[in-house]
Amino acid sequence: MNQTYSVEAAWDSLEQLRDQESHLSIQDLFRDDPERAEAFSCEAAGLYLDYSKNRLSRATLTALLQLARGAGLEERRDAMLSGELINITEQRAVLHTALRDRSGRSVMVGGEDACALATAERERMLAFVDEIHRGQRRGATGQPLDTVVNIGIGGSDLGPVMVVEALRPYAIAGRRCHFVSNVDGQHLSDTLQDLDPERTLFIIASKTFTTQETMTNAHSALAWFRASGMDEKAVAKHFVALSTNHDAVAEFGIAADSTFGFWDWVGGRYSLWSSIGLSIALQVGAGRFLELLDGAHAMDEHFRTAPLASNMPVLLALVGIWNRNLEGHRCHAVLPYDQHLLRLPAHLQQADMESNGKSVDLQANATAQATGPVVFGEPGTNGQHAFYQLLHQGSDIVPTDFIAPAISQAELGDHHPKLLANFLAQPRALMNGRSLTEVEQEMRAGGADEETIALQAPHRVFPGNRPSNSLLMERLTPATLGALIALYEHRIFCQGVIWNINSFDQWGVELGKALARDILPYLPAVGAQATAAGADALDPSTAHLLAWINERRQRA
Ligand code: G6Q
Repeated sequence: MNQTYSVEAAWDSLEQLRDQESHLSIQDLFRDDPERAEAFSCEAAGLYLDYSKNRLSRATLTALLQLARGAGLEERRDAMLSGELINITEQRAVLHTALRDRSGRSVMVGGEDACALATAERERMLAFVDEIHRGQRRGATGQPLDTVVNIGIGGSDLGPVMVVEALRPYAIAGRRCHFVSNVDGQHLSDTLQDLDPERTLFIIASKTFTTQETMTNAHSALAWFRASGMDEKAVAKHFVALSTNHDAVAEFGIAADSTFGFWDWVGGRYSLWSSIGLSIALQVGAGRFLELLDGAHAMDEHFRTAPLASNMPVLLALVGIWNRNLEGHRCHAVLPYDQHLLRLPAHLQQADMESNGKSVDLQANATAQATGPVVFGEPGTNGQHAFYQLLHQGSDIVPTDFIAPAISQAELGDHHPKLLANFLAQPRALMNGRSLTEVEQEMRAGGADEETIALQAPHRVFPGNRPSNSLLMERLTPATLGALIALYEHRIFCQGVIWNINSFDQWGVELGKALARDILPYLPAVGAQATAAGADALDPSTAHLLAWINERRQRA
């Protein structure tokens, strides 16, 4: 905590400001402050953020910055970046930033230099990638390994799949990359259906190498591969592992020289920058992978050095705090206007909700404030034809992030101007709304009679005054994508600091991993007899559901 600024005083003054300024709409704020659009925007690492369409004044922003200082944000940021064990429940450092720091700086953790470790492992991995691309490393029958199946889940899936999709135009010609995450056997079967085992490289991506879904899929993939007539020597050429658990990898049968490691100071949802990014590097090449890292590093440097008042992740975090804690909004929508950012909302949903979905603070007390919002999203314009109805007229206000490149990766006719027109029109409509008088006038001008107007006009009113951020980049490139992801990672960190929570553990996810294990013994294969013994020790509803399922599975 910073002694000069008091957190309590900052929260108090924010509450006072909220009450004093409750009559001001976003439009009023623009009217009172001609410089607002410029003042409430900033640029960093190839990204441009406009946060002016939020219902907060300059005085509020000053109070939010005091809150950040009071919460010790600068000190906590420096502690994270210098490798202190800030993940206190797991006694781990949090150093995904070291994975993308190619500046030659050292960050010591447990007596070792995290940047040097990361560099050495990355060089090993990228040499492997180059060998495959050059055809020096091939499948067991001499075929090129041009098809990748990444088997992983959560942090070992969502980041890579999102980046591979986003960098589709940068993919090396002829390469194919598939992701299998769900333990639902259909995911693996559907994926393997059209694959040629002789050209396929399986990447088993699991930090712990014990995750049920991933290990089940890995064993089934291995069985499929062997069933195609491949022997043990072939397995060694077609299976690689990405993990911190080298013993479990060896036990699975993957040799050390086919294993790329990382460290416990890399959280799963922050791991795409590590060996977990192998699928990305194979798809776009080592050079593009490094550009992704460098883009993220540029944002890290901005976060590390820029004053709080012009620090993009800090500002984005503070606007979020205002909307969540002072305005009481429970949700947050991420709306990329770029089809290739299709999986960005899912990645950020995990990063944010797993990091800040907490209700116990660092001192083991209940949190004083509401924490992470529900995060969801879809690319625009698709979302506009679906859930935006609620954004415009629903009874809950959902703060939104609109994200777009000025120039498309694939300029086609007037598609992109149309997409951008929507990207600009939506936040404008959310802010401005449409009053009853405006609707009535419009309807009258359109020739509607007074009875119809009385009945229909209220349905066509848009309350407006709904907050949003707009995030732009010139183009979606590996570098701007890296910066964008790092921006959100740091936003999440800053909010965690202000809520005084540990953003880097995930006991809720660990719980899920254990729970299913307890029930599995009661679920036999199709056609087999269920052992009901002990199932009644489960809660009555679960026991009842099990009985229904097992009756059908036995009969099948
Ligand atoms: C991420 C979470 C979680 C994790 C998966 C997969 O931060 O910890 O999503 O990534 O549960 O875990 P493994 O990589 O260990 O298989």
